[in-house]
Amino acid sequence: DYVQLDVGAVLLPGFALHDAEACMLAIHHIAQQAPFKKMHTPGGGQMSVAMTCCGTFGWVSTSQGYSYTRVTPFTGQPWPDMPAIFQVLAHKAAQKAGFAQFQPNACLINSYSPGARMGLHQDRDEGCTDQPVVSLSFGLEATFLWGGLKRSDPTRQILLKDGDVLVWGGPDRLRFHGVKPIRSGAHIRTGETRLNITFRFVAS
Ligand code: MD3
Ligand code: FE
Repeated sequence: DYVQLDVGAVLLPGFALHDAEACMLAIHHIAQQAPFKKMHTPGGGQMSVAMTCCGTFGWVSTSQGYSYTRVTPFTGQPWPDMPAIFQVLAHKAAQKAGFAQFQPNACLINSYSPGARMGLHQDRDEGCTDQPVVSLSFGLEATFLWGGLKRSDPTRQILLKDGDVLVWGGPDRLRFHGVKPIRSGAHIRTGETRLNITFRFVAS
């Protein structure tokens, strides 16, 4: 199944469902080494989404700003390795969407409880926008907001379900996007949680 949302944006419904259990185990293992944290924003607030990372680079937000780092800000250790199951899934999804050479070196894992949200933003800390972003959603559903290249552009709403995969690249790579507050519920695998895993290539 394959839904072309725009020139460079593809939704693969349920593409990661077969690997859901393995991904949950992998996340558990990563979180033991680099626990989920609700990071602070440069504006002084706290994010409602808890995050951790794996791979060569992880994304961090502090009062100083956003950046990709090779070590976790909390332990000073390198981020946990990116598990093979993640590399294979990201590569297969990108390939299906027409991006043949995707070898992500950064993986951000977002954990949402009911009410958690992500405001409209662009992903532009990677230093390179010629590679796509691949995202996997697990657990509770989310209404994803998909905007334009200006913050004020109108947004489309896309329902993301357990196992859905999104691939965004080319002319859609810098679109504003966000996530509406997660509705409460319980999922058999994740409980009262939505997990989102995004893969990127960070230039170094
Ligand atoms: C469109 N995460 O981590 S994933 C993020 O559901 C982020 O947790 C959301 O936005 C989440 O930065 C959305 C889908 C996604 C990810 C990256 C994109 C869509 C994108 C980059 C450019 C355009
Ligand atoms: Fe984003």
